[in-house]
Amino acid sequence: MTFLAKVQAQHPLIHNITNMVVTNFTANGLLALGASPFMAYAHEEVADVAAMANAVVLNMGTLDPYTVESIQRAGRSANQAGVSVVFDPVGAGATSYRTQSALQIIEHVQVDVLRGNIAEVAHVIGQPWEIKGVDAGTGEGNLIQIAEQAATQLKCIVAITGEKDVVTDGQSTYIIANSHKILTQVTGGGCLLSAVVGAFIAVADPTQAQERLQAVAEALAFYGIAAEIAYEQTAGQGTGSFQVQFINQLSLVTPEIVATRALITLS
Ligand code: ATP
Ligand code: TZP
Ligand code: MG
Ligand code: MG
Repeated sequence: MTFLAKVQAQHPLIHNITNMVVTNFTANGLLALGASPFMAYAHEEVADVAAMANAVVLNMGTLDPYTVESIQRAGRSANQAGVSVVFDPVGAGATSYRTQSALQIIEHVQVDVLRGNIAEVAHVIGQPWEIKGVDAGTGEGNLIQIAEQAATQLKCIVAITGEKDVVTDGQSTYIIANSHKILTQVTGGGCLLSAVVGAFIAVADPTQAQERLQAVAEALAFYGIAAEIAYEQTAGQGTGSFQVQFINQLSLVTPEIVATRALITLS
């Protein structure tokens, strides 16, 4: 059974601490693919919510000290309860506050999957890379090498997305070629992806490292396929129509379509 089929059958509960830009898009995207989103931030409840969830997705998009504390409480509780944690270090490197907050979070929380653009991941491991707000710029390093170094250093799965998507645990590395660049014109294209990764890792066997890596790779392929089909159906109509059709496709792409269209290769 594919991971998508398991998400559709099990409806995993995904605790999101995310940003105010993408909250509604993220909740609707998770619902579309069959997961059950729960946004909860209060210090009084985040530990309880994280412990009852099937995965926790932590996102630094609109950061403030209250949210950093919410993220750390939720992350620590998830670690204690054995619940998988996905971390999206939105804008790490854009300001020193964001970089310091990302470092503080990874120091206190064992992250299971780090998902970001190349600039964000580079800054989390102390390497330079141009970044403009939340968008990656250009840099000198090698995509696969940065991903593998981050995975080894942080002892987690790393997914770096962009023109090419890479998923690695530091030993096995997959390249995922499904996607469409119009996704970069929809705010939250990366943030929702991190939440979708949460839904897929939630249904993987926690004791099987290879299975967890494959779940993340399948999440990226599924997401890219939904974008490809949404673009095919709305070409020339603009990014608003694409966004609506993309949510539709997250609910319409089947495990059979994923099996036929997925472009996942070992690097
Ligand atoms: P950024 O803030 O730099 O846009 P992000 O966090 O939004 O980063 P992206 O790297 O944009 O995340 O990834 C979101 C989705 O967009 C992924 O599925 C990725 O494959 C896709 N994507 C990003 N850039 C491109 C591109 N140039 N061509 C095709 N697909 C892309
Ligand atoms: N500003 C702060 S968070 C955010 C913006 C525009 C959303 C970023 O979303 P994504 O998915 O990283 O493009
Ligand atoms: Mg983007
Ligand atoms: Mg992002």
